[in-house]
Amino acid sequence: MHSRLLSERILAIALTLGAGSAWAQSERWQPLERIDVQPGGTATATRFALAEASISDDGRWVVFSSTAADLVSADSNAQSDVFVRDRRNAGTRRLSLRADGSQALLPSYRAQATADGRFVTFVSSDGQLVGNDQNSAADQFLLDRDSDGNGILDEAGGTSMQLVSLNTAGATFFNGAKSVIAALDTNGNAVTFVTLQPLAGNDNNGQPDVYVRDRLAATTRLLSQSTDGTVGNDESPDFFAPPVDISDSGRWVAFSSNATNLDPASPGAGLGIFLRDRDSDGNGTPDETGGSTTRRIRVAAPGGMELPIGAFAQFDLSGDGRWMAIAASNAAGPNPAGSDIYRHDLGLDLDLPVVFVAADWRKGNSTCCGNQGPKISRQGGVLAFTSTQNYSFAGVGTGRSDVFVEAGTGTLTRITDYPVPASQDDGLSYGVVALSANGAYMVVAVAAAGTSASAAEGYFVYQRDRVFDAGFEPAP
Ligand SMILES: [Ca+2]
Ligand SMILES: [Ca+2]
Ligand SMILES: [Ca+2]
Ligand SMILES: [Ca+2]
Repeated sequence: MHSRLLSERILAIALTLGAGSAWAQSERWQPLERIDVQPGGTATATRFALAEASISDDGRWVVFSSTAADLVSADSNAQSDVFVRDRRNAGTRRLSLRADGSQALLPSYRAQATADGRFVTFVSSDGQLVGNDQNSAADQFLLDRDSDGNGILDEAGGTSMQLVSLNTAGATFFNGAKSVIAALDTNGNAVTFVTLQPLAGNDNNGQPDVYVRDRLAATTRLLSQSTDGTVGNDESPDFFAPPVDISDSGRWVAFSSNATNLDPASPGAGLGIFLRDRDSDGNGTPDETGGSTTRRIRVAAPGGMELPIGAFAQFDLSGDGRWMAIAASNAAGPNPAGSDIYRHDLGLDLDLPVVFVAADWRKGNSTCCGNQGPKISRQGGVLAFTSTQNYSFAGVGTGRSDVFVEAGTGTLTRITDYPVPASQDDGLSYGVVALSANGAYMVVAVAAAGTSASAAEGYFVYQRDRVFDAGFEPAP
């Protein structure tokens, strides 16, 4: 089927991309502010340990982790904690606290939040964040910042913490949760985690696997298994790849894996990206036997030639589960020695692998440099990534990374002229770590090449001046 239909759709999209290019020229990104700052605005001198953060759709809440001891008062644990920056009221609050308000004594990190900022999940080794942590291991936690549901976050007595790396019996287990970035749906109900512990009857691989905890259903289900229920024959996720992402509804989960048996129709070898449809029969009940599928995401060069992902793979899933931003390396790709960025339309990938690579993304030095850390906005319109490659932007030097954005027009915008506008030889590297739903807000981590901290190291929020999505409110 469908080759003609497919060609028409490709053409339609190509025309759409071309038509938008004039708009891209007028797009501007403005740096708004440093995020890892004290309530009064003084930036910490402590460099971030993990370039990970979340930003709410309204741009107000930024959740991140930091080892800085000077972001809030009385942080004396000498450990990483999870913080939230309130950009509207210039507040900074620590979230990784025990029920009595005292600080955790062991580290908390890998924080991610829902689009409204209400739910925050993170990993912590602290054993006293909740009352039912029995395992002396790190676990996955979920903080509800508005457990009384009145719309006001972080009120005294109006928050609740729970441990979500539980087995289906509702108990903790020996190995706890592995330290990876978890994903949660927009309601904070479905939370993924990774563990070495076999929590499902068919998990006999002795490897880490991806599980999902459904809080309402009080179930824990194995995701890194094939459609017919065979557990992966190697680790999921890959140790170095971004581990897991989940769609807004919780239905689709993407994860990396080194297993070769997760999709018999597309066996492949080595690292792969897989998409688990938790409700493939569409009856609204996830994780039913016979009602869930797993497929390998195939990357294709323009013209349709299917390519393996390669040794390097990173990805990000849009909120509706349709779009995926992918960084993949393969010798037959547009950038033979490096990694390429793909905007992959999963909705079209029904019969043939289809990938769109903007032409500009193949310019520059094809024998060096890499593209990595792709993020796609939850609405799918804005794609951002980090690159050391020269995309024909004047002054882009070598060895330093910049953040590039593509907003559905096929044209790249380089945004990291800031906060050091002088030149590319500013000694700084940049990584995009979060995008809001319509891509209006972006969190970027900035690190100096050396090991010493400087005032320019940390998390920054950038804001797009012009956005094409309706309903954008520029003020946080
Ligand atoms: Ca601390
Ligand atoms: Ca624990
Ligand atoms: Ca409240
Ligand atoms: Ca396992």
